Amino acid sequence: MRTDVAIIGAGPAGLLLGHLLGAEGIACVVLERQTPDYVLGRIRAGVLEQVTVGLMERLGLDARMKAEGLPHDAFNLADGERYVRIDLAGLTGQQVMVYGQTEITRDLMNAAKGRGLEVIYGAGDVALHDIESGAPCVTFTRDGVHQRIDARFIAGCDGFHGPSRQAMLGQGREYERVYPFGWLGILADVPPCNHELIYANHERGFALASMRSETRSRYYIDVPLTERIEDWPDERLWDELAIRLGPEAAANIVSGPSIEKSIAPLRSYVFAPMRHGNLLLCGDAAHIVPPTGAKGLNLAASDVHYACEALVAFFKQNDRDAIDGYSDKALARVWKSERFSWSLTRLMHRFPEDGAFERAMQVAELDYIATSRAAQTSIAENYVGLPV
Ligand code: FAS
Ligand code: PHB
Repeated sequence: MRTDVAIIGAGPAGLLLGHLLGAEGIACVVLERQTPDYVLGRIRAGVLEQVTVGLMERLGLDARMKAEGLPHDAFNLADGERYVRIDLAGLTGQQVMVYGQTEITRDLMNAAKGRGLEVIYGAGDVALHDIESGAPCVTFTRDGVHQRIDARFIAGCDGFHGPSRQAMLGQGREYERVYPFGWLGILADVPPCNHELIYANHERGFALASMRSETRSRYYIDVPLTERIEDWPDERLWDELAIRLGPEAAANIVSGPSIEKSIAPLRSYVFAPMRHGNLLLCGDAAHIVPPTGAKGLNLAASDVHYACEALVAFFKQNDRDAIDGYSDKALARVWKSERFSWSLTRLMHRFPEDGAFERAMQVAELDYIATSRAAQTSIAENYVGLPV
């Protein structure tokens, strides 16, 4: 096969990029290792920035999101009994959209065939070749048949464990912080305890009350890295959530059987640069954030916005500078989101190595945020998403 851009990975980054390039008349093929159901079964992000909503609008794929998504004007930081409400709409004029990553991926998947976007699922042994040449290619096997795609560019949208970053490891630098805890998440068909998200810093640990709809809730607590799912039967998790979220929220928690429960490790990670030769990295292939700031999926979207801009400039105006400028442009936003996610994680979690001074700093910062419009505005403009 021959195409303009070979995209590896059919998660949100790969599918968004495929649709955007297709809409510009740039040929691409998406290669995905898993099945569609497997990709949809991974329960991940829940909060979309306006940048991500805007890309779906630009593609004309926002109808279900607008019908089923929940626009949110604010979220809350809970510190024991106290709630600090961050008024996103009042402070920035913007909202965030609560709409699960599964749903946005489903919308992108369902539109692929009708728009002529070729997505090859079940592509095994994907390997990248000649990324420094003007004629890179990707090989893979499907149904036992070894296949090859010749392309002008390869877009590595294959997540943190995919082959794309590995293909350029010697050409860049890694920046990493691994956190001493993970997030145990539960999805349940019960109404949310609150109409806005609550991030709680309790002496027993972190908790987050989120949702997917008016009838489906998503909750998290932080747990030591030694914990396993088997250590957390539903009942124990519901009890812990009630304690950490505080009595006001606890009074409204409706518990029920988990339909998904998983522990995600937390890390901050950046690989720079995000391009080498004719290979561009987008999304988790290039960077990871702790989910505290709800940035992971949204950074994938802004990377894709920049990558599409650069590829369109190349194919339509033969502008190679745009390709060369992709990494710096994407990283400028990546680093600001990394900082925000790291900062909010530091503020809202108890770290095992922290002592009385570190806890006093958290209390002082929450006091400052509670009483400063400037501090709340800073949090709000990062949470709704910095401009692209
Ligand atoms: P993805 O990982 O979503 O997609 C990469 C795709 O590439 C996958 O479909 C994979 O199967 C495919 N692939 C990998 N290797 C391949 C190969 N060799 N050949 C072909 N295909 C290959 N973000 C938030 O904002 N909030 C959250 O609460 C949140 N929770 C998360 C929980 C977990 C467990 C994880 C891992 C991430 C979470 N994230 C969260 C971040 C997450 O939403 C990512 O930012 C988002 O999925 C990024 O999308 P992609 O870059 O497309 O990567
Ligand atoms: C979610 O609903 O899954 C969610 C919301 C906000 C976050 C992280 C996860 O910061």
